[in-house]
Amino acid sequence: MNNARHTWAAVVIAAFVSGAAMASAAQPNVVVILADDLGAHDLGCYGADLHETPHVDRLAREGVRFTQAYAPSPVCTPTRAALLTGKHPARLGITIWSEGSVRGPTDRRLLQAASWHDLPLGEVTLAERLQAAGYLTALVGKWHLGDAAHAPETQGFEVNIGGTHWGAPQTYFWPYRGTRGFGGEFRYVPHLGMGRPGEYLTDRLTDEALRVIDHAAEAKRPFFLYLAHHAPHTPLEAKPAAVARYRAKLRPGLKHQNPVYAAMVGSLDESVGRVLSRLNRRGLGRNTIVVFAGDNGGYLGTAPYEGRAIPATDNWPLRSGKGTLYEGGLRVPLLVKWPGVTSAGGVCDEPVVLTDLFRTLAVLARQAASADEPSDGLDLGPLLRNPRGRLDREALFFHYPHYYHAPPSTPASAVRRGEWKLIEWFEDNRVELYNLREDPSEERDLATRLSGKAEALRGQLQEWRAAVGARMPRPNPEFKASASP
Ligand SMILES: [Ca+2]
Repeated sequence: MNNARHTWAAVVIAAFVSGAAMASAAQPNVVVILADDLGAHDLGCYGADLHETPHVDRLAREGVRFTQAYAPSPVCTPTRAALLTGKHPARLGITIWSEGSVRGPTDRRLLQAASWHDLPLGEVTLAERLQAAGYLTALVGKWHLGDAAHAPETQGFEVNIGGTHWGAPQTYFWPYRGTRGFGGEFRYVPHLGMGRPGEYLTDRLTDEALRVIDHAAEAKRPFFLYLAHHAPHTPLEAKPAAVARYRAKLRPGLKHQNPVYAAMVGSLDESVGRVLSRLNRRGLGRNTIVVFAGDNGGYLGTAPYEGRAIPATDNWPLRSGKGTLYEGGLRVPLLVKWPGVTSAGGVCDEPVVLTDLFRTLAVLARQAASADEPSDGLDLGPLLRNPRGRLDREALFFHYPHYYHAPPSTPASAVRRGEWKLIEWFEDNRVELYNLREDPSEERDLATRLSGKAEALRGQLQEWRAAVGARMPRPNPEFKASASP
């Protein structure tokens, strides 16, 4: 009798568990938290010293941390377009941030390649796929993929809070508008309604994200929340108490030296903590995939602080930063927690790119792209299950046919294949070759010594450019060599 009852109970429990597993496996919620210009080593779990990020570090401990994640592009808009469509920026024809596509410099050796200002409406985004599957889809924060006719609402987002064609707010403090920087243009953050003096944008966007979660929970709808924070992009502005706390922590020898930037990263971390806590409080923690990533390498431009010009961050041991094809411009933090799939404390050293997230999340949400649909990304599912696994990918390609200001950089493409990385510079057709395993800081150019290897990689890079229809810069007929900066 005892035995029979035990068996019956086991069957009921098994049926219940299996039913729950099927329901949750069918439509997991998806939260993608994207930071803007966050450097590869700006988080505690990636070796930051001044910045404190306990909540993001906990996410890393609970999921998989990728140590060699790449942005599809060293700047904002192309990365966001690739993340949402699974297509390479060069294939999309979006290779520079929206504002930068309008007009490049006219006094340089090359005229920059043409690039779309807007993500074409014909492109299918992850939001459109998930919306078609019944998800509540919400963008909270930065869009930067086009004008009003190309707003988030045209690309599958049911809710848009804050998304515009602008790449950064004029200020992080309420009412989040003005003409202070960015060419004197009047910018604002739409759909926020009332605020209060001293209110901080990263906190406010988090409030809005929590409302999305609450709404979806009450409506019992699966949801896709794309929380695209502006932080820690310029303007460098943070809450005074947090700045004071990091200022007191400053000492010589720390890798990071900017207390304002540190405080911005701290607010970003609090946001992650609040989102994770709300998911758990709503009972959604076990059925929600959480992704945290940066959109391009850390920004090395300087901002005045107490009379000194100090850089926002430092990507060391990676070379250079945002706007360049060195590792510091391309490498980003990437954390994924997928309950039931990722194991706690997973660390994955396989090179991956944020373009992979489209296919990964579409597959997870049972919205896989059809086999014949072009996609430049892979499904990271196998790596999430086994972080020591390998992907079946020959190489990663990068194309930035534009100039950048801080640090100064010129139009280029790059390929990473295994431990090798080649950069091809378009002004003079020069190449640089690095062995990233032996020389992760890209200090020893081997292009002359290993010219055969370099030419083979250049050939592969050129073939790839032709295959995706990458647009190239043109010689500038007005260029005067003596006027060159
Ligand atoms: Ca960015």
